[in-house]
Amino acid sequence: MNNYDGLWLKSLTKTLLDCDTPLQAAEAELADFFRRRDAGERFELSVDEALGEGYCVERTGGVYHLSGGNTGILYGAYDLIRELHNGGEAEKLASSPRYPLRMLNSWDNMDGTVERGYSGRSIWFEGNRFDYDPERIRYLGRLLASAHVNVLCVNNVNVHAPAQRLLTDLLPDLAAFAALLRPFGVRLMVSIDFSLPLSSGLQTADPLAQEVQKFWNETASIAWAAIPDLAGFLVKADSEHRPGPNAYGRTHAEGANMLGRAVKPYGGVVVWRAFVYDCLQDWRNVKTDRPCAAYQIYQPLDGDFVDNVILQIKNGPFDFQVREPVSPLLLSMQNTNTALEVQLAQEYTGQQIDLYAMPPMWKEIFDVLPAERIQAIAAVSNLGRDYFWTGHPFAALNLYAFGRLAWDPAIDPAAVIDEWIRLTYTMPDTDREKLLTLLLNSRHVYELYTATLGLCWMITPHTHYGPNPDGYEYDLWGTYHRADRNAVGIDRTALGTGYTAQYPPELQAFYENRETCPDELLLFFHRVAYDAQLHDGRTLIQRIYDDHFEGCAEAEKMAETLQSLPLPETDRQEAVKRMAMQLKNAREWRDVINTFFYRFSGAEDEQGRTIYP
Ligand code: GCW
Repeated sequence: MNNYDGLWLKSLTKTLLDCDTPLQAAEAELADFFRRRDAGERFELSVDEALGEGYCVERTGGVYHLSGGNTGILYGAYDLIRELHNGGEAEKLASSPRYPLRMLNSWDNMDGTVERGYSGRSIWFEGNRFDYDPERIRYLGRLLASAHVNVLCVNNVNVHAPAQRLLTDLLPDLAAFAALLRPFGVRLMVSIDFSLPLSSGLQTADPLAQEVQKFWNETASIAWAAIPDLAGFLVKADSEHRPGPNAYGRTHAEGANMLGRAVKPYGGVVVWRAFVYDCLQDWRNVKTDRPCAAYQIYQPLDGDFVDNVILQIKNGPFDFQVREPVSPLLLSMQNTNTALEVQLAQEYTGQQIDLYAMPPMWKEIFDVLPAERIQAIAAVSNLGRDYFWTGHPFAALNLYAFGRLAWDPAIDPAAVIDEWIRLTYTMPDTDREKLLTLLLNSRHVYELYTATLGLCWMITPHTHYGPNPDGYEYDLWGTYHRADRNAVGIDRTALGTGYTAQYPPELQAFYENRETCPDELLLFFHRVAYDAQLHDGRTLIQRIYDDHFEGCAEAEKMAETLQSLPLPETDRQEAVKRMAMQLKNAREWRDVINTFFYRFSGAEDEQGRTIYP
C-alpha cells in the first residue's frame, strides 16, 4: 500500500508532478493550488538568479508576483501555498535560508534495510541495487523541497557492500536517481568508505600516499562527470570500527583534507563526522569519559581543515539521547566549518511508536549555537517505504520541522508544529490546539519515564527500545550510570572526569555548580546521593519515583486526548495502535526503573504507590 499523497502535503495538490526544473515544479504546484482554491487569484513567476535559494512574493490586486532564484522560486511557491492554505494573507513574503546546506542523511543499506529505521524498508534500495517507484521518488523530492531540504545522502554512513560501488559501476544508477530529484532542488550526497582504495586494488588507503590521492582525484572526477551537481561525500571514519586515517598514523584533518582536495575542483564538500570515541571501553575504567572524546580529538585540529571540509557534530556529546547538554565541540571550533547533526529517526526517542515531537528540543540547541560558524544542518532520516513514510503519521512533523528550522532557526517550535498540523489535517481549532499541546508535551513525557534528570542509556542493548537499567552498565560502549546503594550518576566536574572544562567558562561554571545546574541535566553532570535535596525540596529518590509515575500517567492522558481527535480514519487507527504500545512501554519503564532504584536504595515511596520489590 502506498500513500503517495504524502505527509503534510496530503491536504493540498494531488497532481503527480511531471517537471524538469524547479521553475516548472513551482508553476505546476501553484497552478494546481489556485485552481482548487478557486478565489479568482493569479500568480506570476520570474526567476532572478541573484536571489539564489531566496525568494520574494508581492501581491498586487489579485496577482501574486513571485520571484526567486533557481530553487528559491520553488521554495517561494511552497511557502506561498503554505501561508494561504494556513489562512495567511501573503501580501508580502521574503525569505532566504540561514544555513546553505540542509541535509537529510539516510542510513539506508543497499539490501533494503535501514539502520535505525522505523518506517519500513528503504524507499530506493532493495536486493543490493536501486529499486524504486519513480513516482514515489518525485513525491519524495516534492516533500523535501516543500520543507526546503536541499541535500539527500542516499546511503548509510556505515558503508556496507555493495554501496562502495555507488561511485564505480553503480554510478549510472546513482545518476538516474539524482535526475529524479533535481527538479526539486535536491542534490545527492554519498557516504564513502575510507578504505575504498584497498578494495580497488591499492595496497594502502593512507591519505598521504600519492597513489591514494590519485585514486580519490580520479574517483571524484568520474563521479562529478556523471552527476555534475553532486553535493559531496559524507564520511564516518575511525568510528565504531569503520576504517579511517588513524590506521596510517594520520589525523582526521589529514584524512578529510585529502578528500576535500579531490572534490574541490567540482564545488563538492566533504562532510566528516565527529562521532568518534572509544567503543571498546572497559567499564572498570573510570578515567575515560565518553562525552569528552569528540572535543579531545577535534579541538586540537581546529583551523587545520581545508575550506570545503565540514565537520559534522551531533547535537550532544553522547549520541542522540533524550536529554544531553549541547556538544562543547559545537561551541568551540572557531576556525572550522561545522554542521549540526540531529536524528529524526527515533532510535533513542521512542522509535516512532512513542510520540516525540523534536522542535522544542532543537530549540534549546539553536539558541546556544554560535550561528556564524555553522555551515550546515543535517538530520538522520526517519523515512521509509511505510504507508505513512515515517512509521507514525505524526512523526512526519519532525521531518517537516527539521527543514523549516534549518531554513530559519528563529521560528517558534509551537508555530512550526502548528503549521504542520494545519498542512496535514483539517480539524476544528479546539482539536488542533489539543493536538498541538499533545505534541508539544510529548518529549517531556517521554523524558519523564525514560531519562529522568539526564539519566540516559538505561535501555535495552542493541534495539534501544524499552528499559534495561544495567543493559549497558558492564559493557564496552562508555555509557554508564554507576548506581550503587547510596548514589547515582557520574561526576563530570573538575573534581570528576573534567568534562565541564570543555565548555566556555560561564557555561562551565553553570553546569559545574549543583545549585545552577538545571535539574534535567543533574545526573548527567553530577553524582548525587538518593537522599540529597533537589531544587524543589524533594529528595533525589523521591523525584525518580515521581517522574516515572508522572510520565506514565501523562502518557495515559495523552492516549485519551488522542482518542478524542477527529483524525482521518487511517491516521487515527495507526496512531491509536501505536499509542497502546507506548502505554505498555511507559508502564514497563515506570516499574523497571522504580524497582531498580528501590532495590538499591531501600527508600519507600512517600506516596505509597506500588513499587515492585
Ligand atoms: O547511534 C549510533 C547508532 C548506530 C549509528 C551510529 C552513528 C550509523 O546506534 O547505528 O551508525 O550511531 O551515528 O554512526
